[in-house]
Amino acid sequence: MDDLRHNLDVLGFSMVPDLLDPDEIDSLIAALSAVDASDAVRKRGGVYAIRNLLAIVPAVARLATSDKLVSLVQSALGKDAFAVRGTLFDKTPDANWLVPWHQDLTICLKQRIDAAGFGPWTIKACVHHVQPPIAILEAMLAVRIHLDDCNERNGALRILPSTHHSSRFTAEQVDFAQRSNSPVTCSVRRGGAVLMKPLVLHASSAAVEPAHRRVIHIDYALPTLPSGLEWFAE
Ligand SMILES: O=C(O)CCC(=O)C(=O)O
Repeated sequence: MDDLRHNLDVLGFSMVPDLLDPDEIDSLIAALSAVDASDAVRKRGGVYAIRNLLAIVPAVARLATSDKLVSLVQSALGKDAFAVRGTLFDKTPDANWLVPWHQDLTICLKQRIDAAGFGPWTIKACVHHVQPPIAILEAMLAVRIHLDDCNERNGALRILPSTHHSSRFTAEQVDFAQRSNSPVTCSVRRGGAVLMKPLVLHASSAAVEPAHRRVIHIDYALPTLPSGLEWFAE
């Protein structure tokens, strides 16, 4: 746990091999395969992302509150941390996507209440999304559970270590950070996890050998929000 906390504090991420066993991964894959096509499912040829996982896949809600995940998260964020969003990201031959270097700056809330430091607001899939004050993002953690072996050949996440110490990056700062840091490719075997601070710069390339690259991405946060705002907790 000390290594985990150290990696998260210093580097902004940490890899945890063999967090789930093969049976647990098989059950999660079966539960995800049973999801009906709905607004939560984004398709381009095949399903490549499912939003609202905590609400629509009970097996993922159970995973998010399991001792294995909660003990990891609490060691980093403290006892009050809880899951606020669950998303599946997949890459397939039909949906071989990429995302450029970015920070995760947006949270999902139950309602829009104009409060100092919150904005801009948007609505996606009927849910209020907003950029909160930086202190809220600093107190968050993503746990990314890998359902397939993942490496540079099938579009693994890449991270620029220690970039989470800065606040929001401008486009010029992202460009500079990218040229002056060496990225780490998060190669993780099926059942392993990457824990990541949302402010660390990360990117994801298209797969060179497209195959399933399923990742359950669960965001955790602390409950306290100002001005009556409430987490959507999808
Ligand atoms: O799963 C990936 O490769 C990218 C996910 C991502 O960009 C994000 O979580 O912000």
